Amino acid sequence: MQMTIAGSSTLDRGAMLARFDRARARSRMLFDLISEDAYYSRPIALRNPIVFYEGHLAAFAVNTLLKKGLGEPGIDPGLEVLFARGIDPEHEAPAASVRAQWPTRDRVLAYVAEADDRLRRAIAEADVDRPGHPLLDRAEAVYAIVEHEEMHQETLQYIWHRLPLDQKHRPERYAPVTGGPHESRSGERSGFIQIPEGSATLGADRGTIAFGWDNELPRLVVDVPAFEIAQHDVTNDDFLAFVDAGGYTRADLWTPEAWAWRTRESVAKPLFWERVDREWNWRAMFDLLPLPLSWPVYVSHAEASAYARWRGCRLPTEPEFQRAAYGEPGGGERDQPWGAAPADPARGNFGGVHWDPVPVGSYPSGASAFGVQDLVGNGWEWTASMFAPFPGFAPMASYPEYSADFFDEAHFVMKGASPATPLGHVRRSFRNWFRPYYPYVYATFRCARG
Ligand code: AVJ
Ligand code: FE
Repeated sequence: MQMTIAGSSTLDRGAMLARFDRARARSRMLFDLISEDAYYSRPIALRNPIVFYEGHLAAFAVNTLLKKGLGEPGIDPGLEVLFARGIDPEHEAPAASVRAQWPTRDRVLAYVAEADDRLRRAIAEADVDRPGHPLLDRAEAVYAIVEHEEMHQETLQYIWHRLPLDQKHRPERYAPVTGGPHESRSGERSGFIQIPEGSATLGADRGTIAFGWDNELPRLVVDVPAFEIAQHDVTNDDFLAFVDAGGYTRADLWTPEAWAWRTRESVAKPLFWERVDREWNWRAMFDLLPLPLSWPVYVSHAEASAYARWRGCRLPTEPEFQRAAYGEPGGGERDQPWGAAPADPARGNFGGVHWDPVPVGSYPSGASAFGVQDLVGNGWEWTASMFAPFPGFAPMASYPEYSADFFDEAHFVMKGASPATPLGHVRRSFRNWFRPYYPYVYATFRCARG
């Protein structure tokens, strides 16, 4: 791992401008995938309508880097308030829905074009890398705006996932990958791998990575008692047995709160599953497929926990995930499950290559030192750990609410990566989090015991 001195200049402007341009191009590509009549729709009732996100990407960058960081004037104060923030409300009411309150797409696009010009100029020429400055030390605000945009590309994808298929244009040459050796396991489930007691590193020290969100800092080393973890994620085939056994009708498998949610929302199957002519189908990004049995099941934390209780196992904790993914039998730790090589699409299903999951076990070269597969990629992995700060946490000046608003005992940590997770976010310290009743994200799980 490359060491740098905290506070020193690190920004390669050319590389950052290229990353910014790539991120902007991918966002435009994503907006080009959907038809015009979807633009003011709100496919997930808990989130804002689609129009919000196109404005939000630009307005967040203007607010954070240009206004707060560099002290420059903004572009449009009204839009910079409207598009400032809008994430993860607990109930539907806060997410504004009235068509009339949102600007026309032409107005949004004009704002975005002006923002792009000013942001590119700032990255290329402005004093954005100032040692000791609260927002600009190690160019923090520049990394924050680019990672924020990349992260929302995943938001957009799981929102697009809920749109009717006829409101999306399938990219040429894309076809889901199904089948594989796990397709016909006929009930034979993943084996467990023994992980001996050892230590695991959570988070990272600021000086050792180019950028980390505040919840990743600082480094925390914890002891992890011996445990066992499944080699593979729970598949649709595995989960089908739970559905067929009446898992959604047995209150004893759910916490009282989860049971109340299940009952209130009439949840009786994974969100991605649809019954068609008495057969299970999987709603893929551009297709309705016969349920791909070898794919990891995508479910909420509450459903994952009920399944685990039914199987007599449990979800791994965040430290257990970290040890299984990055630990070595000899006691060392790696930067990535497969070793020191940076993330590339040969190691796992991440980076936006596939629009859907692929069969579990498709990336043996991405296995961890202990032989656990797909820990990073093919779906975020729910953990049993509440999202909470590491000792020494400090809210980041460029976005103080980013994590701190969610240290509320109501969100669980997800680790790893999904098909939609950008390559640059595939790092050991990265942590994601959602409410246990949020079924929309590309999140799977595996069993642990001991
Ligand atoms: C870190 C993915 C939980 O989408 O709710 C985007 C990221 N925060 N803008 C979310 C985020 C502000 C956040 N997650
Ligand atoms: Fe955001």
